[in-house]
Amino acid sequence: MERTFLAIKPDGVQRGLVAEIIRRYETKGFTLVGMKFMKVSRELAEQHYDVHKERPFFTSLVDFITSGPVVAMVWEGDGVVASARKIIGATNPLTAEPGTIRGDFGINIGRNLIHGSDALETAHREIALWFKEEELVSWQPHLTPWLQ
Ligand code: 3AN
Repeated sequence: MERTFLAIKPDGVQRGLVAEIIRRYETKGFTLVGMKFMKVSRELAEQHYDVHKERPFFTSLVDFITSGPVVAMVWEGDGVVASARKIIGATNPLTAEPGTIRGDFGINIGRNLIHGSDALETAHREIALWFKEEELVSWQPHLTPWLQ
């Protein structure tokens, strides 16, 4: 079953949007298989954003993600990688569609509330980077027939 990595960034936590963001994935029908509330080390942040290390905003990206607690999560479900990104919306909250997390709650590209893996391969890499195997819980939700 497909899995993706999502992280509610320090601005999402500070603004009290944790429950609102989790609700969107729960009510969509995806399954939560891992979650932790944590302060991100610089080392983890630099590894996570490795693809952006040549970009001018790399240092501010690392500064920001390490500036306060985040909620790191793994969600499971058919097509969850692409669907989770749709629910997040475009990188720039000013152009993200209303109805998406960034479109509904954000205005700043550097403070865009949530990270989501951008492809299946990235999801594998990010899940392995943020979670130990034993921190992930495989379980079968008792889905109503309407969601199967
Ligand atoms: P996304 O989070 O939508 O996958 P990426 O992977 O292109 O976006 O960028 C990673 C993060 O880098 C973004 N979430 C955003 O916080 C930051 N970022 C991207 N582009 C810019 C930019 N032009 N200026 C400042 N920060 C940026």
